[in-house]
Amino acid sequence: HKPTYKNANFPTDGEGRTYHLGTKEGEVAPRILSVGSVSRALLLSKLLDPPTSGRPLFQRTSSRGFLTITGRYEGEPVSIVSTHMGQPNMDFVVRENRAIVRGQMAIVRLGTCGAVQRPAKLGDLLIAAHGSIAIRRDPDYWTLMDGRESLFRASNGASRNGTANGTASTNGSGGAATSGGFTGRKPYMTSLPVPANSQLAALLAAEAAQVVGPDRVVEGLNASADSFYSSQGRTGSDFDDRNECLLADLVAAHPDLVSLEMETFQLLDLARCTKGSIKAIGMCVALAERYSNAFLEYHKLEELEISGGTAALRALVHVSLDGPSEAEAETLK
Ligand code: R1P
Ligand code: URA
Repeated sequence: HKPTYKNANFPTDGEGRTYHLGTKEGEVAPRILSVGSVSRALLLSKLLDPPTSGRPLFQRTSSRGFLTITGRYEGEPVSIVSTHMGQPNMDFVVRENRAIVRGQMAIVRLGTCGAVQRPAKLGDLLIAAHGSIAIRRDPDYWTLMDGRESLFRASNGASRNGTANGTASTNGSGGAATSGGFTGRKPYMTSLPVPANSQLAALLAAEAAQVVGPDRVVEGLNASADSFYSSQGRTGSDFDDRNECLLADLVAAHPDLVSLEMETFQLLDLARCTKGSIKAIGMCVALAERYSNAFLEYHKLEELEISGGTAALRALVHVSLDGPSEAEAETLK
């Protein structure tokens, strides 16, 4: 059975289900834990209050693979949503949930990330208490670099007579620097920071310190990149990425930068744009140490996800939200 969608501006089906997440009003709580994978959502759903026969956990997987689980934590309705990876997926999660939940919302992201510099270390919980910046690869850098080359060739008559030979020029591609290049443009753009919700950040930091100990919790600035590779400063020979200096430049420009991942900026940016109707924060398990090149042994991850998930759920149910939400509470009963 294929649903029919109405309203190209914000498609919903005949039951009012959103286009990508496939949930409708009454199925999602105002307190949401957003996680990167279905397996993390299922793992953390075990932390929810045990379902009773009259009140089983709500669970739905959309046609696009987004899993939503709604239950209670310490008696309070919460939803766990698998968000997948990257900015567009976080955009679906925030916008489509905002459309079907009434009243103020709180969203905590629990992800994994790279630890950019000390004191953040492998296995720590890194909280984006100072907000987040976006790092984006700027394709125009490469386009304009090529444009400059062909302009140069054209002015030498080479491209007109079909014997283009840019490599012979004294001003060819070999002259493009990793920062600035031909155009003064940089290969990667870095945004200004967007803030996290300070109340949620403080609650989360306190809960995380209680769960894992204060020496395993680091608060600072987060950076969300549009790639796991190029715009996170991972290098290789298959692509002309011009990113060798990226990590060092980031650390120099942002001494409080601790975590590097792919979604927190979008969450905080959208929350900011709701003018207060969403309180948001991100926390990540440090899976990689970018300064030492160490990567966490994967079997240790589950325990850290459970610790982070416990802290996140506690913060979510303790943060104050403006009602109504009597209607909400009614439908989630
Ligand atoms: C990349 O491997 C993924 O891991 C991080 C990044 O943000 C990206 O989504 O977070 P999650 O573990 O939450 O997916
Ligand atoms: N996720 C990321 O996006 N980057 C890392 O280095 C580790 C996890």
